[in-house]
Amino acid sequence: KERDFLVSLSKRVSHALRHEPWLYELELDQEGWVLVDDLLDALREDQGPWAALKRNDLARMIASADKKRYELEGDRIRALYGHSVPDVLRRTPALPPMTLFHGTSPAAVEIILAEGLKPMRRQHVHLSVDRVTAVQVGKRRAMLPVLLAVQAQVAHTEGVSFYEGNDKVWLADVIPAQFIAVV
Ligand code: HQG
Repeated sequence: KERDFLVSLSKRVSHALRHEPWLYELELDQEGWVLVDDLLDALREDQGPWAALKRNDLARMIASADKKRYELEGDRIRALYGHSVPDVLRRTPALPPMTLFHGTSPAAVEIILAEGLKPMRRQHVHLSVDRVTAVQVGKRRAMLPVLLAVQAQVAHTEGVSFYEGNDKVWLADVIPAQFIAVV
């Protein structure tokens, strides 16, 4: 099953590049890059489905995915967002769109409206450029997620840092509640 193979490969790559690279004897550089060959070597050691893994499998994984999670460039690969590794990646702050969205569970909304959006287990808060994407993100947590709108440019003006993840995902430091509203 080609699709199952690529999805499980993506989950493993995400674990390696976002969360626990040391378990794969990988070290992310300051911007999250590793050498493709080092990643392939580590995954091949798992034997089983990935014993003969090639760069092209990573390319197919990226091309067939519904989200742009990874960047494969020459001999390097990195995850674009989602990191929980202890050393915060070096990112360039940027001016966000006027409004960004965040989908979450009903259970979390009250506390978010009281204390703001926090990165929780990741390096940054994750925001979506459109409502549909944010609702999809929220559906990972609840069947009927709550959609929040963030006044991103106002928050930016007030000193909150934003960073571009991919074409749909923006990252931010803690977003105080005053910039957040339920849609
Ligand atoms: C919530 C997926 C209590 C927040 C997605 C969220 C995304 C709070 C959860 C990416 C809180 C953290 C990230 C507070 C925030 N109190 N709960 N003060 N502040 N929360 O998974 O944004 O498929 O770390 O609402 O598509 O859900 O992996 O963040 O529910 O882009 O590529 O704490 O992960 O991408 O959950 O998702 P997460 P997220 P991938």
